[in-house]
Amino acid sequence: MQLRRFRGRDMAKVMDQVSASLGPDAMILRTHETEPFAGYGTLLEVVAAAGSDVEKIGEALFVDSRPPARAKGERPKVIAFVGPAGGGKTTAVLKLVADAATHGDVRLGVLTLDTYRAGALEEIVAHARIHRTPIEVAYTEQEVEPSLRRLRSRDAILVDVPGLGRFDDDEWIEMLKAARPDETHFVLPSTLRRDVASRLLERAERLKPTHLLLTHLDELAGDLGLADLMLALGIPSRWVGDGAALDRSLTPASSRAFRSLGLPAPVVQPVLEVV
Ligand SMILES: Nc1nc2c(ncn2[C@@H]2O[C@H](COP(=O)(O)OP(=O)(O)OP(=O)(O)O)[C@@H](O)[C@H]2O)c(=O)[nH]1
Ligand SMILES: [Mg+2]
Repeated sequence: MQLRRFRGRDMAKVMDQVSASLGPDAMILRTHETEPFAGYGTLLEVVAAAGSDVEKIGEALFVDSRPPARAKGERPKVIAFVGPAGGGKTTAVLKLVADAATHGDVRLGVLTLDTYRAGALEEIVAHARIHRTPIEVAYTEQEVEPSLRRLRSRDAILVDVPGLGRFDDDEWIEMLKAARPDETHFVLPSTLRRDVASRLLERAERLKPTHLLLTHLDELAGDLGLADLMLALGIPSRWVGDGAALDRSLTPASSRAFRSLGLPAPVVQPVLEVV
């Protein structure tokens, strides 16, 4: 399941190439002119997928943007944010805390394990307090369970951790495991080269990332390639980050990914309740 790009100067020839590679039922998702590059001028580019893949691509890109909330009687959902240092983990947590529009009536709590980086703790604690969101800090593995218990009235708990490779990863990873995350979002700047992004994700295998959270979208020249990157990295995306300002919300990843393909985002159908 993948998106394919075809380039050339003559649209008829590009389309012949699309059909030859993907078959007669290929679906054209986007056509546009590339930026001029050394010696080639602009080229026509077609993004297409095999007809048999279109449904799977749609399913892979469509992820509900609301955070998961616990069902009655269960413990709160634990959502961890992991990734390389400076990728935007804390910003993502703070944006979620600040923006009721993203989390709606899901009541959030925060647990931070980042007691390593100077200033990190003060920032997140102050921000959570401003937004009246309960926050717990755990310094040891033994403190994790009691911290979660103190947050048990919340629907979802966001867990912030140190950047990978910066301090003693083994120590905080054991703490994170003790929190038994339901979702682990791998936070990564979208401005990274694709091979670098893949390698970082592979190296984080032991954290078992369930979701990708691409940040720094505001620094991209455009969203072209966003859906490709999400599909190439192979885990679903619930949110993307497109700015440093904390008063902006995280953006639903699906609508951004579909828009990058020139397609309207699918609308979630409300469940019909007959009473
Ligand atoms: N332009 C832009 N800047 C961002 C975005 N997300 C985060 N930043 C900035 O990137 C820097 C690092 O963000 P943090 O949220 O502290 O990153 P982190 O992953 O928590 O970093 P560590 O805790 O040190 O591992 C900060 O200056 C943020 O303001 C984004 O989407 N766009
Ligand atoms: Mg941080």
